[in-house]
Amino acid sequence: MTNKKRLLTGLQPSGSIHIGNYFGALKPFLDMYTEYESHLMVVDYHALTTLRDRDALTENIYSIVKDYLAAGVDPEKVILFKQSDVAEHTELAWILQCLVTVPFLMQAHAYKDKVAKGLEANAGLFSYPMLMAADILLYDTEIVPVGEDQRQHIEYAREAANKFNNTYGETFITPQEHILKGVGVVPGIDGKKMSKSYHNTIPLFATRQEIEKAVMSIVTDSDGERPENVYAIHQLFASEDALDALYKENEGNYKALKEALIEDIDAFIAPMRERRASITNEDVANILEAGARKAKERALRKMMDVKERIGVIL
Ligand code: AQP
Repeated sequence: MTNKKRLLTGLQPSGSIHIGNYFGALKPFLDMYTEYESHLMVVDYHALTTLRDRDALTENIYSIVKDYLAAGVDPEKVILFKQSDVAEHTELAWILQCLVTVPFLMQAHAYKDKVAKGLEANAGLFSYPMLMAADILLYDTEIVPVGEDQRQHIEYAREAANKFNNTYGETFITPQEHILKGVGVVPGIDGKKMSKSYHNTIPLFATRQEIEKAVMSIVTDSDGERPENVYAIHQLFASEDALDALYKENEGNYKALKEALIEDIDAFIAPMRERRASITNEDVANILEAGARKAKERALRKMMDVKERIGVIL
């Protein structure tokens, strides 16, 4: 045990991770994780709220760990594990669900959005915020790097911690979100929030061809001085000064600007893509096994305290 603060984040293995996931959550994590006691999860049980394809889920789990490693995560400096390997997450989620009300959970934006779009909202999606709260609280997490869309879920985790603490005595630390200005909401190729379920993404490990296809279909407005949707993505990959000159030089020439964006994205992704190709499924399995052992030990210790407090230890 060290006195370092604890940091935790996780992504769902629900499809290919995109540059919104990278700049909104993974990069902020990478920028700070070595200064903390860090946990990085593959939140596979969360993915079950939208994915019911066995092979796809297994494949996505391998894939996301490769993404983490290729993006620069050093497995020696973080506990990298998958949620389903530590059953205490779902166990604590149940206890937290019994402390919050249905109207409280009904206020969750993610849930309301899905309902508003007419999508089937399963009970898992409804109670998702309490599983996420459990993910965070089990490890005494203080800081959670996430994108803007997750701000409310961190508030929910704080609320769950407070409810538990007020009922059973001081047990959980109340976590804080870490949301970087300017990348909290990375727009997709249609200008809306980049999201797997909106099919408007640029995958982080896209091939050159996929990048070309995605960038060429970025929706451009014809009246503004510069194509804002192109610029909003471009500023993730180049400095403001470089872009000022480029966009001035090519004013009105959207094709040239998109081609420049393709070059910049490709140059950024290429080294990661190369690194990713050398990581095997066996590497992934070994890392997850070691991570699960460490995470389990911590989670068990915390759950003993929780169970003691709620009165189920005889
Ligand atoms: N467009 C985005 N800009 C900034 N951050 C984003 N995140 C997601 N989209 C953006 C952040 O990425 C992390 C991953 O969360 P997740 O794996 O739970 O995926 P998600 O938020 O559900 O991502 P999607 O693509 O938006 O998936 P769907 O369409 O299934 O909902 C989180 O920290 C999130 O904030």
